[in-house]
Amino acid sequence: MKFSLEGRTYVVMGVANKRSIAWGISKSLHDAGARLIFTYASDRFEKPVRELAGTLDRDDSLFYECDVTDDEAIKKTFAEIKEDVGVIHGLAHCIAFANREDLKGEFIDTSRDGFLLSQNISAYSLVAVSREAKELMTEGGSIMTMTYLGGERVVENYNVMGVSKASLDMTMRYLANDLGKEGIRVNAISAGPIRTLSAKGVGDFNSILKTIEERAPLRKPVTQEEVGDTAYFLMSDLSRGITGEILHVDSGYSILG
Ligand code: NDP
Ligand code: KAL
Repeated sequence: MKFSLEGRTYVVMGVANKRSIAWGISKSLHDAGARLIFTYASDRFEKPVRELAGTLDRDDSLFYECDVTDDEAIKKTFAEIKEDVGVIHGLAHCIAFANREDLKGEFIDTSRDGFLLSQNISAYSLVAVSREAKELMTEGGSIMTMTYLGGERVVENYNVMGVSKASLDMTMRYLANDLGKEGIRVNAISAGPIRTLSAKGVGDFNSILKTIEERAPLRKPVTQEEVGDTAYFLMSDLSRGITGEILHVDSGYSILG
């Protein structure tokens, strides 16, 4: 296959369980022949991630703990990856967090701590991991992150996370400008709503999905697999002319007024 990822290695950050968008991305990259490196926030998630990776039909994955709020942990993770594999060809950043109390009611009530925590995990982490990952991307490569429409427009209940996604979107563009000269592209996928662990218990997810079914041009919610295949496109040379871009994988919802 012309755009096979055989011989390439990708870091995937943010698999929590089989519903995770990061798992959809992992499956698409694996199917294209890539070797995967998984990172998770704490050792609590090591076992489930290893079990999921065990369902893949090749046994070449590697696993590292990496809490993205900790610069030393990030440095250590990428130093270990360097020792174990040498070169990587890309990274999928699928990480976000905000306190539950900041994801309902009015944005104006967001606390300073809640605001900074969300920015730290959901936006600054892309800067910190890209800085370390770049040292291993000596053959060039592709970094991608996950964003949401609530960073471009006001979406009810998304609140502090919308501000973090706006920050993430510009972070992605500034990184694309810095890293282009090293042959590294940086992009984002803006996914439509998908029922994942993060989405659990926040807002009225059923009515959000119903709106997509009624109004989105494609009249159906997107799947982890659809996001995964776009991530494969971004990681492959098919997308070699694209950097600093947000691709909306959202059944067309974002074109609506
Ligand atoms: P998941 O709950 O499956 O994934 C969220 C991940 O964030 C978890 O794996 C969690 O790791 C990780 N995480 C949180 N804090 C930290 C930390 N300090 N260090 C390292 N990892 C951390 O949800 P999704 O798959 O839905 O989310 C993935 C991305 O997609 C997020 O950026 C989200 O905003 C974005 N997105 C999601 C949409 C949706 O509808 N679901 C729509 C658009 C964008 P751990 O489990 O190890 O704690
Ligand atoms: C408008 C939408 C409805 C939902 C509103 C807010 C969603 C915010 C996403 C954010 C990442 C959720 C959390 O941080 C949840 C967290 O407070 C509690 N959950 C956890 O700690 C679990 C165990 C771990 C695994 O989760 C994380 N994140 O670490 C937005 C919808 C329509 C689209 C979504 C869900 C977008 C998105 O960004 O995820």
